[in-house]
Amino acid sequence: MATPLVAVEHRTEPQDERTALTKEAFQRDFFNNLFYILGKFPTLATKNDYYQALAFVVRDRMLQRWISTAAAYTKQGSRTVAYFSAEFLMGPHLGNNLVNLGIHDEVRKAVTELGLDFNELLLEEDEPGLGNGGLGRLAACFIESLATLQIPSLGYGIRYEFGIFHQEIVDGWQTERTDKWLRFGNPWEIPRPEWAVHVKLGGYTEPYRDEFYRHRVRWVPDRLVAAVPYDTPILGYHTNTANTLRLWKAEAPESFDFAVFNRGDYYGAVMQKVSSENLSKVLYPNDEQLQGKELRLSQQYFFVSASLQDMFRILKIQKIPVERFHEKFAAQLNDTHPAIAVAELMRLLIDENVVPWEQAWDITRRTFAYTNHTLLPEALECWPLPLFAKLLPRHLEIIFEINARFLDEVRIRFYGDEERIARMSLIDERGERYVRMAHLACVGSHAINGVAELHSELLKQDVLRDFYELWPTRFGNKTNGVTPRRWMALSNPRLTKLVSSHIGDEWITDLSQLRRLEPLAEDAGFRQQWLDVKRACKCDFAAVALKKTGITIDPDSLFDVQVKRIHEYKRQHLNILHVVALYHRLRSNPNVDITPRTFIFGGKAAPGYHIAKLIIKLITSVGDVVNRDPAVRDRLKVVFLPNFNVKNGQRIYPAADLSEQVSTAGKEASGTGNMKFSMNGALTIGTMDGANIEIREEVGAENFFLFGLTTPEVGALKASGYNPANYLDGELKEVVELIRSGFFSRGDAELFRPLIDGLVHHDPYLVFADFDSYSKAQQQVSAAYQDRDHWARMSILNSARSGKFSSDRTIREYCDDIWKAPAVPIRLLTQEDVKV
Ligand code: 7GP
Repeated sequence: MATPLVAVEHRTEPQDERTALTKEAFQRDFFNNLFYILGKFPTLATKNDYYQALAFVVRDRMLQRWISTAAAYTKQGSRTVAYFSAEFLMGPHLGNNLVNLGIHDEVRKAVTELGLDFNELLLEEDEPGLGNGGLGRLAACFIESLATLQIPSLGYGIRYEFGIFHQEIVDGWQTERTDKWLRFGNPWEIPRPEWAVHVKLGGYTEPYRDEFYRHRVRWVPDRLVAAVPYDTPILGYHTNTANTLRLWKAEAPESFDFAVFNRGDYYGAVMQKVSSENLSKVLYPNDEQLQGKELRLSQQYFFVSASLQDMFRILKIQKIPVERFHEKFAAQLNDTHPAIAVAELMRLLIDENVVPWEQAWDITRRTFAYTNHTLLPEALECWPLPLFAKLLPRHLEIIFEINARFLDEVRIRFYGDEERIARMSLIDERGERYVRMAHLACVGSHAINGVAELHSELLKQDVLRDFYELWPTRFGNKTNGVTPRRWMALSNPRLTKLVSSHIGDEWITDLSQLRRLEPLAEDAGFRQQWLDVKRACKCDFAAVALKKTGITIDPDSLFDVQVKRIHEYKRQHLNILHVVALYHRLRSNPNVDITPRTFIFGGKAAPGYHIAKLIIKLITSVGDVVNRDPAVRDRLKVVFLPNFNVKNGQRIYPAADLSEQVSTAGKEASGTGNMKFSMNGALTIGTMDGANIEIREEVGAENFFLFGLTTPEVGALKASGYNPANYLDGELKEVVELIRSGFFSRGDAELFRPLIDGLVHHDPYLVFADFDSYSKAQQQVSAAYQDRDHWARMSILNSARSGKFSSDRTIREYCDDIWKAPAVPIRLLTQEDVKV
């Protein structure tokens, strides 16, 4: 009898041979894949070949679920969530799929028995980094939770050939390299060229009468691009559900360049192909900073149009009339990047399906809902009208019509308030004219939400105030969450084992169960085990840090971590100024008793964001001095871990003692890294911003290090005329002088001048105003860490009370309040069921 390799107790249906993996079947299939897919044998096989052989074994096990899921949805015509997002920051698939299939440990054993290093194979996967940061990673957590909750759903996005750039640190500076994640192929995707659609661009429109003498408009484009879907299965945890992430690749339509080709312009035809493929070539690396480039708008329209056309195809297969589009689909706009969908759905309904305007508008509004992810004005998308008209002439006409009807409604509600009309218009006409995408998203949606309580309130009071006054009931909050499968079960197996050995493993799908750890915070034995787990994770990370930076760090020091995109509002400079202050204290009084700390930074700067790049240079420069100074005696270390991404995140969060969440109050919409840290037992030092407020509320004020101005205080200080120079005294002054003197730049007093002068004279994010409060809170941290046993108690409580921050809770709220999408459990089909 073969030993079953799979834990089957959570499943009710009979398993076929391919799913109930035995060790023998695993090893047979593994080598079959090596031979027959990769064409290799052990002597020549690389680690990547073995990774792929393993990936295909796993993929085979997913396909039965995928097919069963698709068959059930098709047959039942299930209501489906379509999550529209220009970014999906998925991270590596293999480990997550093993966890969700419930075969992780068994497969690890089987691989190890073959004499291969399982962890090394996992690291071979080039992660799909198809996102910049929070917004893209949230989309990834959401589609995983949707699958786990068995909600029919499709993720729609772009299959960028190059994802977020690879960051290297050269001489302390960030340098960017292209991310060639598809270099060795991608075992997780299946192309579906048979479902390719054409996307039109440019040209002009003309009115005509159709065969029934009806007034119609025809869009005559000057360019066609083929959109080819690449599908990736998204497994639910221990369920039979496998939903689909459908990403579009741009190609030249064969038929279109035919004419050019026949005219003998072979070169022209090839160029056309090249320029079409550009559309999905690269992810724009800007996070919360608008790139007003034509190619970016083309990308947005490209994936939105392809996705909506795909949804019409699905309606047709399921024999659902187009008038019921909104009953079949709930579409979520992940920020304004896909907001053009409002105009595109109108166009498809009116121009291509001859639905009357009023009915089309009703369908459109009932279909869409919009999530805002930032309050930063520079991130609000506005497209210059001439650019818009050139690329999407028909959509501009439709937007004008939507706007005219909308402004009529505003005029009636707010009689005589012409200023309000100008503020709310979909077109900004204060100077050069722009299309305001956030306004388009608002008028075209039945629900609008922010991503944490504070952020949703600020949306109503500030950026979207006029819309709130017009439609108060459309506004709501959906506090973000993260998936505990990737961010605990997969990335922190030690903690998972410890927790499950005490409270069972139901917490993995019901994170509120972690509360049952609370009494264990009073159990000395458990606290010791908890600290042992943390220490082991810190040792793992120390090995990674040594390998990637050459810096040796002490696992018994306090690991103080800030990992996220580099941005002034996130205030990595506040953090590094404090590091310099500690260094200054040590040099001024070498025998001062300080808690040994390792400051760990990670994050990418947008390539054109000079100050952010200079902040990285300051961090690495301070590190160069501090890490080498014998007077420090290893009590301080500063590490900048290059190329922070999902893979690296999985090793950092478990190892952190302290989580830095130090944005200026009112600027960080939510944050989600803050949740990953807290779940894994890190304490937070943070401001009253984004989800920090809710984390503190859950874990208790006594288990959280609060500092800084609140949002109203920030507003008041700015209104009263903030002068940062007024705060430049005491320790802060010494710190600033030290940097200015060139101490960290080999005597070059100019290097950091743009950064330091910016702070002294402008400081838009109130770094100086918050410095003192931050420094004091850091002293409390140091003192608290001295009592390791009490620290363990606080750490346990952070984790135990993090249940709210599971993306399962978030997704349930979206489903109940906005999408109205019920779960559809999947029965596994057998070969019998799917006979043609
Ligand atoms: C981010 C927010 O900055 C972060 O606070 C939030 O947790 C995350 O979205 C998910 O909601 N925003 C972006 O990543 C972004 O690009 C511009 O926003 C639209």
